[in-house]
Amino acid sequence: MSGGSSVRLDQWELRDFDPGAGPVEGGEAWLAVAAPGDTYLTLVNAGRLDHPYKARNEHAAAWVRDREWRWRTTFVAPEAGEGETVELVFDGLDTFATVYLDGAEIGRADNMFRHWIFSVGDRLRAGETHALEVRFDPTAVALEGKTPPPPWAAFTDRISRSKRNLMRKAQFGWGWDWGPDLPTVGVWKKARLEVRPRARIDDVAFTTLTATSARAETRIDVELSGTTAGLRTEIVLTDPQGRTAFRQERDAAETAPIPLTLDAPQLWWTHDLGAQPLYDLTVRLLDGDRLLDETTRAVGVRTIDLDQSPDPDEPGATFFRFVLNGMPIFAKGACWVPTTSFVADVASEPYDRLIAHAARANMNMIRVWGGGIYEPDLFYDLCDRKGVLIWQDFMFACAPYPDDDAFVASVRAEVDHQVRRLRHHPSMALWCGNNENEAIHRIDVDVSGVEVPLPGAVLYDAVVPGMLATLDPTTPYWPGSPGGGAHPNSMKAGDVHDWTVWHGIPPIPDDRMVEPFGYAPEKIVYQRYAEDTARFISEFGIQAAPALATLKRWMDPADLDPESEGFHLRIKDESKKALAMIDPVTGPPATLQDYIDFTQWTQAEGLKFGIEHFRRRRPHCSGALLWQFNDCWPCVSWSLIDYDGVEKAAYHAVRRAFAPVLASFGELGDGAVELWISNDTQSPVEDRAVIALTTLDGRAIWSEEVALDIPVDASLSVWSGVVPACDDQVLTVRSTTGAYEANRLLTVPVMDLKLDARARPVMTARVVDGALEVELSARVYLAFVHLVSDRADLEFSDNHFDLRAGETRNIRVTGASPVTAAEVSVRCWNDRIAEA
Ligand code: BMA
Repeated sequence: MSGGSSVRLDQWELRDFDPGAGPVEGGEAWLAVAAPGDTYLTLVNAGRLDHPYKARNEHAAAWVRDREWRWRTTFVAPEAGEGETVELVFDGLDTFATVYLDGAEIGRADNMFRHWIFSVGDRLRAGETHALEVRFDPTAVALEGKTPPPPWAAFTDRISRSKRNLMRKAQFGWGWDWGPDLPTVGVWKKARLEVRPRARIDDVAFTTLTATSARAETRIDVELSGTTAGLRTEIVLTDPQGRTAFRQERDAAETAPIPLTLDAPQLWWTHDLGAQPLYDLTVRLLDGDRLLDETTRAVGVRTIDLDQSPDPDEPGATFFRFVLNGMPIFAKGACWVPTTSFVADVASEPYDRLIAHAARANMNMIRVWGGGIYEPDLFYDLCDRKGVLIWQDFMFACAPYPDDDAFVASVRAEVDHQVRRLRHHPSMALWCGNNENEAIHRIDVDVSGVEVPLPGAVLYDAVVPGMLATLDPTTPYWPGSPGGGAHPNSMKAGDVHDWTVWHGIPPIPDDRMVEPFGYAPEKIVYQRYAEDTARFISEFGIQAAPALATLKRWMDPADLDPESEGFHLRIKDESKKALAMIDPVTGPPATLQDYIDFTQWTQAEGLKFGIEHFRRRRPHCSGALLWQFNDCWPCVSWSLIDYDGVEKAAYHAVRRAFAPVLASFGELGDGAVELWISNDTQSPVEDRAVIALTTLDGRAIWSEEVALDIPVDASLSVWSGVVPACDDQVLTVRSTTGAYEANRLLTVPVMDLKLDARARPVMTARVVDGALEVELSARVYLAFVHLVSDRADLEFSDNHFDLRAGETRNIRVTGASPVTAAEVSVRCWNDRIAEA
């Protein structure tokens, strides 16, 4: 909201003290820090701390959490007119903070996820300088004597050590199975003084109730506060072309919601289905001609529903599918984690790049996972503009939570703040109560045999949905992911986290596990995705190492060895799982380069296999969100894009598997193979498919052509045959019109393929307008062909593919600055055989 003037509080100083000892003379000097700002990075810049992401430094930063931190600044008090008030506003404080103005305590904070507003007008003298100080207590001190609710056996250690579930603070900050243990502290969002007019706009909401291309019923809500007598409100809706679609002026005392019918509305769609027209909704509060306050929000006209009706073709099961503007969609995407552990570091670059990457990978949904943060406005704006839906978890993950009055009150303030901040975004598709709390609790109950209720369940079952019923009644709500059905992870209803592959957690056909846990290679092979008959898979994933150049940028040369202790510090999950995962696919790695190649290949092939299976099951399955899209630091994880922004092989495999029209082979056992076409577009696919079996050196064994007529929103089997496993053959499918990308089936693991060890791609490259245009061709079959570079900013229009005998591909390589041929080289699996 703007209107009254405001004084930015962005120049601060910080320093640490012995907890509770108070200021002491001497010692380290105060360090300048901009707010929002991060304490660790400030220390790094000042030379007091080695960068926690570099080398083995993570644990050397552990002292930071045990200190008391003070942030201070000064400001000149603004002039406040008749009837105006001055407020001190923090958009976020991390976390246990006491605020002092000129030495006197004026308030406390204990929740990182809400804003804090302190009325300070009475204490200020206009034009004079005042001192502001915020004391952050170590979390251990703030929580002294408090015990977390009884934790689960599997998670006991970490939770009781950090007590993370007692604080409304980013849960991943205490370490996760992909993230370092670096809990943050400080003024992590903007701070300012605001001169508030005698009345102001507190909130503006825009809701689409019904929408077709002919007509939309919408509603505008305006909330004002203060003394509104004699004031007027002006409400203007401007269409995406800048024309006034609606304008109303009314007495400010009038607060009823405004029903608004729009004829021929410009509907907001995901990028794969249509355009992203945004309207501007502006509300002004006027005193005669004087503008007291003004708010503008970019809004979209669209409806979003969650269809959970019975699935007529799978008795006993119900759908879990998003319906956008009346159209059922297949949700394709990934789970999102914070872009860095240093969450106050608000650089926009990773957001721009990552959301563009998501859209480019044919993703139409991102899940903001509940162990991270409610992302900054920029993230949601980008999703609106790029046509990517958001599944938004509330920030509770993998823990039991308290439900005492103080905790619930804190959660209420947080929910109120976040829902009001985000509800107007057309990309907002779902609010979800938590990540995995019900599912882990249920496993714990099953294993222990002791039936106890989930601590904190009231939050997701009553508190949050109760608030949403008034704050945002049209966006669907889901209590916890996974959830629904007789078991939270049941494949018959709701959503599923499929961790059979990787974690060895057995599938839940209905209401219970049917086999024991275990991650022996044969228990976790990626082919087990084929057993998944779920409605919607909101997590599934396979780990892979980042690019070698990324590891080199962050690690000590001595640790560039998968056996070294330093390397293991980069793998926060149990490192033996990766070895079990790749064993049947590539065999064990001998070198670091092997480790990178083998894990990247297995991740790419496994996710391709899973996504193709899930899409063949449309409409019974209506969504696949893989774990995880991005990284918060340079590490080995399930991400598709590493911390430095380099795409792993799986990024491209996923991009292809998520294409709007997909041709994929499904194996039924004993050599029986089916070809399926999955059509997620709004037009039928009328085409022909050429299916061919060839030897690796390009000799045709047979080829067949079938006619395709695939209706909209459908997945159909169009061909079947028998293709016995063979180490010298590849089954391919291609379109005769380019309606879909070619695909292939290898019937043996890559390590058993009889590839020609001497064969290499023929590469030509030329620079055109600062981009590199590369042509790659093959005389015989080449597996895992990919371009690599030491530059992290490069983007490849295509990468990590196999080349068939006689095939040529063109790739465009672009970067933040011009790309030269010398910066890019090509590798493939055939090289590796030559090396071995
Ligand atoms: C899930 C997530 C995360 C975790 C991931 C990988 O279940 O919700 O908690 O990081 O699996 O183990």
